[in-house]
Amino acid sequence: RILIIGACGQIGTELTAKLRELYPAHKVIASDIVEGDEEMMKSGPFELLDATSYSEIEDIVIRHEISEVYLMAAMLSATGEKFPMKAWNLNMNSLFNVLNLAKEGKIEKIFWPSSIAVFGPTTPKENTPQRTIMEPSTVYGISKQTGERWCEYYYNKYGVDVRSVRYPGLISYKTMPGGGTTDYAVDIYHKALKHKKYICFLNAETTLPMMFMDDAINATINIMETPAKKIKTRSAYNLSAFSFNPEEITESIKKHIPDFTISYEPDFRQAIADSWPQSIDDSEAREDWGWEHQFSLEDMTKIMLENLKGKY
Ligand code: VAH
Repeated sequence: RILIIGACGQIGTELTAKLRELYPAHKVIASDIVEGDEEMMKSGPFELLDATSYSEIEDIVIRHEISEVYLMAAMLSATGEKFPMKAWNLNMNSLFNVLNLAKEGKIEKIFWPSSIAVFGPTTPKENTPQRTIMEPSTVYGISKQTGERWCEYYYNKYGVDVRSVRYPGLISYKTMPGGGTTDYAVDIYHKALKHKKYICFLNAETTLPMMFMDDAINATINIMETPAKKIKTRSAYNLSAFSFNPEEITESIKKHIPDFTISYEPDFRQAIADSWPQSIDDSEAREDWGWEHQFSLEDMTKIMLENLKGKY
């Protein structure tokens, strides 16, 4: 059976739905610190869970005979800068809890998300390699870089089968993001439909690696279903689809909403975005486990606007 921790988050919500499509829903247990929406609660088992509690996770793992855990609970980059110690505590203790359950032989396989936030201002910004200088300057990035080191350590020392990818910014119409720096790329679609204008908290030239959520969900399930011997990297794989800046996503939206306008009021999140790469080399994921993105920026904009227009 599968346990998703953080099932009500931006990725967790869609991951839970997809896993309940692919596997018998009663074998996919969702959990979070708060209850989910109606769809989440009625489509399969749910457990309230504090991801920082080893005993609470252990209890769920035993009661539901869990063999695989997707640990999707975390505090993201922007909120992490407001509450550094809370972010560190949640992001790290939840990971140690799951790694130690595997080390004790209570679960067999783990997915844990890393992020392009592991890269910092001194990392090469274009086509960032899988292995390179990593001096992250955000609490979130430091927690993800440290988490990668611990995943690789637990694999090498205890044989824990943990798999990870460095997600870029993720964009979905089904879930709202929470506390990220790339969240503008979701909000802009909502505001374009609602007001035909958007005030962006990053400047026009801020190019970041991004991906449509369906690609991220497919990559997550793909890497978990890949035979262990093909997984050559046990820290985390670079993953990307495309990159854009606010100006480019605006042009993409204007093909559908010609009179959409954007203005710029950069805030504290500009410094976070400036510390991250502009494009990522994900060739190792493509070579080792056949990663392929399906959606372009144009595809994404069409899908986002079609699925959101009924709301406004
Ligand atoms: C954030 N969406 O903005 C996350 C992600 C690369 C960005 O880690 O913090």
